[in-house]
Amino acid sequence: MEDTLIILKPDALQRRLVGRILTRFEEKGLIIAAMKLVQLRREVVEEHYAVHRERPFYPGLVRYMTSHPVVPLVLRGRRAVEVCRKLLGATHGYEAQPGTIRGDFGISKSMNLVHASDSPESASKEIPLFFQSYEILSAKPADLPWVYDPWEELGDQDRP
Ligand code: 3AN
Repeated sequence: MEDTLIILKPDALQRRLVGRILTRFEEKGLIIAAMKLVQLRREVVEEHYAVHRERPFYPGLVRYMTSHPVVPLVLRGRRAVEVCRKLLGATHGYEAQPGTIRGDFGISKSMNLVHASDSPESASKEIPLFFQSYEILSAKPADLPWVYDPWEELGDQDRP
């Protein structure tokens, strides 16, 4: 199991797409391990997007991400980082494939609805920016043995 950081961005909230986007992740079998609604402080956004500090779109990106509340989430699952990036689709809405979240709900270059960590290393740096460890689920969901093969994937010795 792997954790990844997802952020439903201001346009997702303003366009009332939170429920529909969450449904995509839930239907896939990902576990919501943490979730909140928060107005981000400028310092948090600047740290989160520090790799883009020199890019021309950086000031606009910080303005956009601090303009309205967002919904950060921790999603958990087998290869969750890679799975979520695939569910999101390409960075720009007009390039993202139909069937992906960005491909179905957006057409913008910069307002692309959702952030997802791009590697397990990024996820482990990003998650603590948004959540304290006590805010992250440790319980196992009841449907786990129906989402994953109990014997092959969950190491349940008692099953045939
Ligand atoms: P992704 O979100 O797919 O990982 P990144 O990390 O390259 O994409 O970009 C971070 C964010 O910066 C994007 N989600 C988008 O909001 C914004 N962004 C990226 N490239 C551009 C661009 N060329 N012009 C304007 N905004 C951009």
